[in-house]
Amino acid sequence: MARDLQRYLRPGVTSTPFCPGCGHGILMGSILRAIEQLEFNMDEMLFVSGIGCAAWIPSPHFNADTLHILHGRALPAATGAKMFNPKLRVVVVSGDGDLADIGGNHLIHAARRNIDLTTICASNMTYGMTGGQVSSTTSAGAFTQTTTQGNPYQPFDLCRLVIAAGASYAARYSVTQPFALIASIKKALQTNGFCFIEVLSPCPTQFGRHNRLETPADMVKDLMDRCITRKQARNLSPEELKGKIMTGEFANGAD
Ligand SMILES: Cc1ncc(C[n+]2csc(CCOP(=O)(O)OP(=O)(O)O)c2C)c(N)n1
Repeated sequence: MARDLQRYLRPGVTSTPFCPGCGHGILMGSILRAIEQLEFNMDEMLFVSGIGCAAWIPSPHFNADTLHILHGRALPAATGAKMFNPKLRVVVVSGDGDLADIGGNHLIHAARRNIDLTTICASNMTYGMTGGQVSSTTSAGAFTQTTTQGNPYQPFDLCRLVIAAGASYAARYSVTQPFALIASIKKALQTNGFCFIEVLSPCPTQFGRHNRLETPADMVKDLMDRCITRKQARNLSPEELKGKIMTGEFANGAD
């Protein structure tokens, strides 16, 4: 972590548990950069996460109050904290499996209630911590520990899901788009209501090894090739759009 961000890290934290090539560290830095640029006081913030590699991003690393909750239950805990102390800026950071699969019902209802929470979903398109099983964000056809013939299902479009349910703001960016990602986190932190950002994060250890993306560089390159902006998407045919991941904002300022 860059020295300028050291003060946002809990004293004594000198390393992270992330594998080489994992994108969660870039997301961690992006969240802290957004907070620094907004000059927010971390003492007035609470970070809530569930269980999984992504759930380690705020806890125990951030020098703030953190709640490391049961798998899939970050949003109910965050909702309770926000209701108890509405002045608290509550930020949920967790994985796609945690927020969209075991916690999927909580996600749609938090969006429906449009609760004033910022939710950052670190989406590596697999259950990283438990060995690389399929998740609801795994692309159709992708290989995982539990889809050895290729995923037969279409993934959730989490941004469209939360917007349809009632969220104020939704965006999707990859950790390979750090400036857009930081700007989006800043916007979500300053927007009232339920704000959701899906952040694509490479997982060479679990996703990559099943999909012939064996080195961290291969996975980053694959994400960079697949992520396109909504503007670029408009000029592509349905055939050219196959396998692409649409990034950008999906409400509140979306083009
Ligand atoms: C109730 C319950 N069910 C299952 C688990 C096992 N478990 C822990 S983390 C995890 C998946 C995490 O995946 P994700 O949220 O995508 O995060 P990642 O590790 O990929 O960052 C699972 C299934 C658990 N801890 N508790």
